[in-house]
Amino acid sequence: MFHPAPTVSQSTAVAYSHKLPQLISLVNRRLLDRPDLAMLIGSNPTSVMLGNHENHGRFLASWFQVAQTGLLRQTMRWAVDSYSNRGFAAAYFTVELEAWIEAITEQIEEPARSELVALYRWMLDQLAEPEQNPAQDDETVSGPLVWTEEQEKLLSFLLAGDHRAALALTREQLNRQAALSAIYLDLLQPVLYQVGLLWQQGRISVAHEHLATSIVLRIMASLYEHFPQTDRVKGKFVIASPTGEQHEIGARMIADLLELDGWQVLYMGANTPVEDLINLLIAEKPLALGLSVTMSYNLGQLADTLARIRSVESLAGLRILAGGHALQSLEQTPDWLQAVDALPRDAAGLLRVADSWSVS
Ligand code: B12
Repeated sequence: MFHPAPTVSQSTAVAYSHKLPQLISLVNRRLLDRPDLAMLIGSNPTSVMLGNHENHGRFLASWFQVAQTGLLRQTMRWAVDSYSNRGFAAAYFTVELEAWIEAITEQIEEPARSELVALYRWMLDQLAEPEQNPAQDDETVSGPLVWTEEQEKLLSFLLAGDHRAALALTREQLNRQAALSAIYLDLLQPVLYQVGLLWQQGRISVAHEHLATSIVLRIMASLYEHFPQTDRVKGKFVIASPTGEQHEIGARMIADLLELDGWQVLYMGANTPVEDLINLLIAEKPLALGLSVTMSYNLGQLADTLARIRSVESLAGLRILAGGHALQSLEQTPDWLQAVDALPRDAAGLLRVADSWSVS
């Protein structure tokens, strides 16, 4: 039976965020004190579990800003899937949620306490639901259904850490006149999604994920040299990510594609402090800002970034777009996201919207 997640009032969300450090440390302590810890987390170092508690708290604090049942179910399925694949016992997830309930009961006053406990009880009920294909209902998490020979080869080079072979493969594509957008979007992107899925399934380590990523970054830097030097006549764009967001490849791809399409692009990379972003926007006066968000637990930071930018009078005319994995996971647009001018689903959509704003 499908039951929507219980709603939580704004003041309860504030109380939860406010008490988050204490809640996390209580949950950590409860789990670390358990005599059956080794059974619960398998051979993983305790830091993996502590990281999960941190991410759980961050995610929920962000989730209150969107309050969509689908996103919570999807993220719970992802967490159970990826931690089980690393050797966490099924019992761990129940024990963890019960530890959150105990911590909330100890730290948070009524009426917020009851609202939060109802939500956590709903999450406990979800654990009992039979799961089907955890990754399959999220297209940005799974790799392609049908693999091309190039995608397969690239994946094997990335996982073997063979950057020379990976570079040679992408140069070959370039020599065959493949468009840069095709190399980015039809080769690098699906292969990276597959790398993420293999990590989620516990089939490759974090080290392999890092290796693959660093090779892709080297490939992108090397391909960049071969860009035709398009006149940058369409206007100025800034591409950035909110504080805390470590994923940069998607943002960098759209920055490169905009540049290739005739825009002057200031690309700020991942994890941009909001004050510095605002100062740059005031100084550079771009036509538009594109914000990239991958992790759902950074949606709260996105909301904050948007509110801060929209409160600056001299930035009144700035167009703002947002995109990335976290936004693709939303079923509806929350009210605070009305602060953006467009939410293109992908790079092609972004280029179309940008073109309609172009000054040339
Ligand atoms: C590489 C990677 C990392 C690297 C990033 C390094 C770097 N320098 O960027 C590192 C190791 C740091 C990392 C860390 C983490 N990651 Co990670 N990561 C990935 C991975 C494998 C690839 C990301 C990527 O580059 N994709 C390719 C790009 C091209 O695709 P894209 O980002 O979707 O961008 C495209 C579109 O979304 C769109 N777009 C993007 N931005 C914008 C902006 C605008 C305005 C518009 C219009 C469009 C747009 O255009 C882009 C081009 O088409 C993904 C797998 C995946 N499915 O993406 C996991 C993944 C995103 N990571 C994940 C997780 C869990 C984490 C960690 C929590 C733990 C971990 N794996 O180490 C941390 C969190 C870090 C943080 N605080 O942000 C999960 C997220 C799960 C979920 N349910 O949300 C994923 C999906 C892996 C998985 N299958 O479980 N990760």
